[in-house]
Amino acid sequence: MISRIDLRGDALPEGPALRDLLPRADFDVSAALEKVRPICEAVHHRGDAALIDFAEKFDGVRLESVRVPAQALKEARERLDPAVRAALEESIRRARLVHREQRRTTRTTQVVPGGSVTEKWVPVERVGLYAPGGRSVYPSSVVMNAVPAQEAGVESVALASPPQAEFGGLPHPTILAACALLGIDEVYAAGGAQAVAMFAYGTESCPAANMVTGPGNIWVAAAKRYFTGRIGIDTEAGPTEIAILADATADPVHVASDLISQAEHDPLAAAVLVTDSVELADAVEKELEPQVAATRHVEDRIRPALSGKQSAIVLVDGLEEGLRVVDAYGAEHLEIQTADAAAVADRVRNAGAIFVGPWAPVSLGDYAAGSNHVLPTGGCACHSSGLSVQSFLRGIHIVDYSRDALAEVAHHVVTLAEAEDLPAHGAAIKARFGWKVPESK
Ligand code: HSO
Ligand code: ZN
Repeated sequence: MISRIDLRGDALPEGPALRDLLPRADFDVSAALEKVRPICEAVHHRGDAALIDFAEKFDGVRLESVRVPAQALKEARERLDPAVRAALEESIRRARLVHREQRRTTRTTQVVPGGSVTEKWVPVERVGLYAPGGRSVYPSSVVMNAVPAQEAGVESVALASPPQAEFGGLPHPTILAACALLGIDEVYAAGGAQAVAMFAYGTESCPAANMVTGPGNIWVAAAKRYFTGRIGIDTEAGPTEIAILADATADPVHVASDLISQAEHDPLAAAVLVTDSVELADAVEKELEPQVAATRHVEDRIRPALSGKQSAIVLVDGLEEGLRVVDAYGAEHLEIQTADAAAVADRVRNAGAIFVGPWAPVSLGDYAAGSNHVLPTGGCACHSSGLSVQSFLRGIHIVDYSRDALAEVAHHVVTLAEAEDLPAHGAAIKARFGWKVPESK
């Protein structure tokens, strides 16, 4: 069901060459870009009318309005299964604990007497969150997007999710209930690229936002790329990934169940086991069959995900090689199931999130560890981080210099301006001192 890549024996290649040996899904957002362009332009020119037409075309339902009435949110919260409500509330509580600690404080650096730079952290004014419908109705993702935005102090948080014909054109009720529990009262029934365009341009019913975050399919990712530069986005979310670095001490039952847990998301989801133990590899492979057979979503997602070219068991010579492989891969989620797991985790450079030892499976992080589950995929963990309070803040430098403080450094500024052939830059200094460069002290 899962292929093997044997990297034992020869020395591992360096950098990108090592990365090329590792499995990864094709997720070509650029091809989708051309397809979303007319959708985005239609929303630009026709606003709500375009959103209503697209809902009819893609979601099979004619909407009266895109904005979800407050009453629908209230009802969804009241009808929510009490156990799901309690679980969501605990998930929100833990996420708030962790994200609250991420707030940044204003710092002033006294560079010289009379000259200071203050870094002030200011939240983005308005954020649009996206929550998918269809096969991925995840209230947990509403929590993971909303909590950092709210803890960052974003004043205006709105959410869009596709209209569902079976719910009379409203987004899925558990998405609405999650919004109500989080205190989000501005919700729109809009999906796909058109929802991103709604936030980017604004329409009659939805004011434009400065930023759009949240997972989605390839059309949502393409629309985010289309608007990059105009609005802020989180990292482009591709199919989910789990990598597990394990040695002979790992329990094959846990390893197999964790690989399957993320394969459950998508036929393109990636499950990668990196190990120096052939015995563990064999035991995990044996364990996969009965566990897969005992679950749901087998033929449509799990089997294609595990047998796809994006998944594999990678055999390495030892822990050092294993660490090099997981660093080259840069997994969205990385589990460490080895002896002394915390020390090994400490040595990892590239991962969206790291799960240490036998009692921290990715599923815990997906729902209730307090950590965020919106994480970089497709190797983007090598340069980007998951969603956090920081994602919704901008650090603004406030430069405050007195006459004396400017005079002290003026000759350096004028020299550098001349060196860059930008004399007007230097003149802006000299103009303040009778068109002369003040004497250096
Ligand atoms: N593992 C997914 C998030 C998720 N899991 C939502 C369950 N629900 C990507 O991190
Ligand atoms: Zn998950």
